[in-house]
Amino acid sequence: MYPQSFTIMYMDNSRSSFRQLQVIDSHTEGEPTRVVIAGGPDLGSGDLEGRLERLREQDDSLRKRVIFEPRGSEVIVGALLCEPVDPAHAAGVIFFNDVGYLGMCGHGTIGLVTTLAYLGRISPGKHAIETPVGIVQTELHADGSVSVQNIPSYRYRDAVAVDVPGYGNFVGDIAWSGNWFFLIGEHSYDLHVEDRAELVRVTTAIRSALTECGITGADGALIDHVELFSKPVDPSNSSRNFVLCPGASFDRSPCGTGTSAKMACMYAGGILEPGVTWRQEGILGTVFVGSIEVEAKSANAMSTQSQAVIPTIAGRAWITAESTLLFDPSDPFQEGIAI
Ligand code: PYC
Repeated sequence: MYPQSFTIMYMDNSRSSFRQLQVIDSHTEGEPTRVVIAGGPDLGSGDLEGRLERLREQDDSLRKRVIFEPRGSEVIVGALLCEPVDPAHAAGVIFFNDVGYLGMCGHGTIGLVTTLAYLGRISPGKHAIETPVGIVQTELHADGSVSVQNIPSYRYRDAVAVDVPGYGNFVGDIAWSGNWFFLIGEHSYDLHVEDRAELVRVTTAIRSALTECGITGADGALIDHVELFSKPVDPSNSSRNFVLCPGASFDRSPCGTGTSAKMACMYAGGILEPGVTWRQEGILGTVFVGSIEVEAKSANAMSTQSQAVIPTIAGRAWITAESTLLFDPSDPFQEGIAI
């Protein structure tokens, strides 16, 4: 044992120079979210899209410190809590993971709302959240569940074929729901969590093939989420999915933006009516309950985006930790370890 005086001296000398980040961890139907509630950089004012760009350009180290080992993991989605532009809104947020930034994140928004409730900053009711891709309307219900009304989502292209070296041909739809998705209904894979390594391999190969073939979202946007569907294990659900997130991790939840993208494609295909409940089962068997609304369109609006829907997904998050992350300036791995 070190003499007590030595311990106290060590602590006094170094503690004040440590950078600190206060975080609240939660999981939403199995998928983790880490909300940074204090210690983040000052990104100035202006909308969340601009603040995301400043974070990316000027302080990408925040993302690494929060997500990389030894404090985090590739499975975690980070959420930087920001002042909203409109003081009537509950919060602004910027989502990120081990490889970059997300436009929107459904499970992360449920985690954020649950975190704000845990902190006593909001009560059951409606709360608007500003994201880099638009404002999402949320509702914290009395039972602790959260509904998220996502941004307008739409099918961009349908029945797009891609040849995937080593795996063969896949046909899928491309959709926008705050992130870009390639959605595949027809394939030969069982969507069981035990098969996750193979599911990550094939979906990663599909994503690479899309990029190599120049198959993108609108304006050349990278498609960074790949989603496979099958029959649900629980017959009371509508469908089961497996979602590859940007990077090499898969969504443990049914994926809020992935469920939004699926409902947008079904609406565009004439197989989901507004107001009808869609129960999306994820790889762990947990469920997001979804439905869509459709904004009134002008009679001659025939563009792809005229098929946009407003999806709502609902689920539940649970708080798992309230911590202070510490960064010793002498630590060579202050920004974490990316391997
Ligand atoms: O729930 O939208 C979502 C999401 C995106 C990536 C991980 N989760």
